[in-house]
Amino acid sequence: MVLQHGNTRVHIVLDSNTTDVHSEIVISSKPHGGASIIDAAAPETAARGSFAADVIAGLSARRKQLPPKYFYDAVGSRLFEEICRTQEYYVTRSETNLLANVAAEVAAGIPKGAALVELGSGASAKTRLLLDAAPQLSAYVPIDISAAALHEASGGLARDYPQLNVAPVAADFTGHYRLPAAADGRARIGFFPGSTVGNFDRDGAVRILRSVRQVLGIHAALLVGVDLIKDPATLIAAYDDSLGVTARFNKNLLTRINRELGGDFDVDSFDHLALWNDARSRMEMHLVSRKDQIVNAAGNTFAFRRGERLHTESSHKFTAVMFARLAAEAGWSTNKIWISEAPQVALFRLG
Ligand code: AVJ
Repeated sequence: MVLQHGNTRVHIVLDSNTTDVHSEIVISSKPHGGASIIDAAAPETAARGSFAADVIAGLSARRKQLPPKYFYDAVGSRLFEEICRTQEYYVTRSETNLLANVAAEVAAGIPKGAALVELGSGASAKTRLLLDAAPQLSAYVPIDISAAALHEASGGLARDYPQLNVAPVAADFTGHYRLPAAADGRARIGFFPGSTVGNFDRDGAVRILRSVRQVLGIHAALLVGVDLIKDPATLIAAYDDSLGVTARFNKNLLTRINRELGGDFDVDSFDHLALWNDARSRMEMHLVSRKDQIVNAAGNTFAFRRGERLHTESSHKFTAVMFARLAAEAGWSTNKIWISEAPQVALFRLG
């Protein structure tokens, strides 16, 4: 399949068909030899002061909302890993199968001595597929907002890949961050899997892709996982699994506010809601107040009406063309798109 976009032609490969002819990633930096000293510096704690400010602003708004990045405290990061193992949440399974099928082809475009930089690395489970396929990688820079998840993942990787310089960065990648010295002078491959980019509205997504391009350098390549538009029943089930793991993940945000910001949310007086917003092409998660209630948090008082929603997350879904356009707006061109088996997700190689 060939996608015509502007005057560039992009080859789209379905499933595990890796025989398609395509343009290779061009990375101009000179590859460097394999320094393999583990950067033992503990990851800095991600900026926290904004949590209170974001909670006050979000709960004071006419339409109450909170940024989804606050889901990922240690408990939330664990719950997310549990979501990935549910029957209904296909995103991780489809993407992992796809990556396993195309890892060798992706690896063939990675120069010797390159650094792999991952945004929102969490448990770094999918990363191992790339690391196994591309032993020429010299450094791995996982960036995650959860210092706990990052620490655990980095320890395991450093143990299992002794040749690799693992240099974790605890940071909110929507803010300012710098790459560690381990990535200096190396070709850089960005890795942004899991459809995390879907958490942002269009402007936010463009901004992040542009900032990644700036951080990695314009000669870098970026692998991005994107979830594709599909039937609403499949989508809704993925965000409202029958074991209730996603509901717990959603409500954990209130538990976190209680613990960290002296809140008094009665978590059981909120219901988990997952809905498909067709007009905006996104799944939404909300917490719905079961009654009229007053809640204190971060030194402020907030009133919820019965049935009032607190919007906690949007997960945008794309067609291949929609995402290629978005990436182009951020300065990237699409080299190749691989599409998984159903339920379909896509892996974009941008350059
Ligand atoms: C990790 C942001 C990609 O939006 O699908 C899973 C988070 N939320 N179930 C997503 C999530 C509910 C997930 N991302």
